Amino acid sequence: MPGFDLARSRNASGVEPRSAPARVVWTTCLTALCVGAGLLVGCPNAGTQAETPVVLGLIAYQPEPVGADFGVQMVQADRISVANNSGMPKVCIIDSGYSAQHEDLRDQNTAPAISFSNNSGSGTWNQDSCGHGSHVAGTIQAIAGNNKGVVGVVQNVPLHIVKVFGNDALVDGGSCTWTYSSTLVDALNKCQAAGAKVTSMSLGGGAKSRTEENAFNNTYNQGMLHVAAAGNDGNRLTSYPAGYAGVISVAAVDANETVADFSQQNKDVELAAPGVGVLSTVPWLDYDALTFADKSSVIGGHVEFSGRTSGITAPLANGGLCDSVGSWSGKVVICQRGTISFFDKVTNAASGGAVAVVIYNNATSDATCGDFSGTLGDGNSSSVPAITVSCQEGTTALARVGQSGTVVSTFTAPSSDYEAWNGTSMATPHVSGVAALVWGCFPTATNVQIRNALDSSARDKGAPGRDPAYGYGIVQAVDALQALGGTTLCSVTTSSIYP
Ligand SMILES: [Ca+2]
Ligand SMILES: [Ca+2]
Repeated sequence: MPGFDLARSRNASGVEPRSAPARVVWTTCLTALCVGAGLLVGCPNAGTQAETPVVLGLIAYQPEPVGADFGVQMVQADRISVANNSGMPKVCIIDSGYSAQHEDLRDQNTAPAISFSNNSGSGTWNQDSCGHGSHVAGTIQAIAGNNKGVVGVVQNVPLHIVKVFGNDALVDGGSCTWTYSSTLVDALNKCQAAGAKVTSMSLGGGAKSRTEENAFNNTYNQGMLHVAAAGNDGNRLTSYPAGYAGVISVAAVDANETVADFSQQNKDVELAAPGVGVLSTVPWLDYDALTFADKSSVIGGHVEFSGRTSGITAPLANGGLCDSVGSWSGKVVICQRGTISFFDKVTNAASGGAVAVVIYNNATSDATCGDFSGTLGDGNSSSVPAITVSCQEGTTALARVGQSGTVVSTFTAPSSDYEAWNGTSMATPHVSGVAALVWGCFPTATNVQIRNALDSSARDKGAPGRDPAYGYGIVQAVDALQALGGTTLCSVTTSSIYP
């Protein structure tokens, strides 16, 4: 089923300053993320896209109660207390699988049920080779009250997992391509057969299909509610399935409630939700650090597609911008971010004999100057390990030039960690989760009533009324519930139900 791809926006390497919430760094897209043809994720016009996932790894962040995962609050999901879960609809996640081993994702031994569809092409439902499906699942339903990680939009929702991306090999840079042996319509049929009432599809493609359109519209007419990503190409084109009448198309906004520049804008966009710097669950631990001779360390992120190491110790050298090849034989080279791509920096350092590279942030590239991560770009690689650190950590490292430093960059899987990702992929599960929450509070409502309530109560942004960037606006769980007339199954508070 070529033509579909995940709607996570990814990339790195540039210099353009952007405003962004803490820990999230925006960069100009100098390298495309284009896996195959006609895909939804990517940078068809290099320079117009943005994104850097921020690997939190062992960097300290506040675990529960909600904080870093601002999205749950933005959509008001933390203000609804559910007294009776009997009406919770089953949500079908069509993605790369679900890492049930994650400490903050419910496993099959904990009710309500998680059902699944395994497939000869994509493999086993609970083996998530790329983490995308697990990140989406965490946004929908990361466990509340376990004092670990994050909190999902809704709790106690039965799930059905249809794995269409990736395979069973959870490795560094694991597969994220469409591997399902059949069509999206087949995946949809699996959801319906499993009794799912809500579908969550953080995927899409540019091709419209009459067969798909009929399938989505027919199942919508039969009572299902479909939610899909608007797409990350930053243009005015419509993605599918988001563009079908029976599907809610979801745009991405940042923590300031401003539409992300990668979020596609068109007449089909119906709702907006948090899709920038969304912290959620990933089934691995990516650990990257530079340790100095005095045993102090700075912790950063891995430059995607660069090498890994359990530890390389060598003298530290200042490479400046690393925009030309220096004499760095046997050195750990410290490079400042900016001017040229990460790939060019790492290539220059390697050509100069570097054994490892540390790229530190740059205020010109990123006003936050914080931690960030980057990629060499799809198709590029380097055997030399490269990690990223903040501006301040770069200063710390430069003060130790000439002393020895040890670079560690390891990938451990399966494991449990949390990363902040961008994309309409990340916005979509906020809407599907809110839909499930509101529906679970008002189980007698029809799918059309739920959809109308979400639309009519959305917080209007941008141009007054429905507009191509935000649709009706940012989805609001409390306001939607009140639009339906309230319910005895759930209560609403003025402040977060999380302490
Ligand atoms: Ca949690
Ligand atoms: Ca508007």
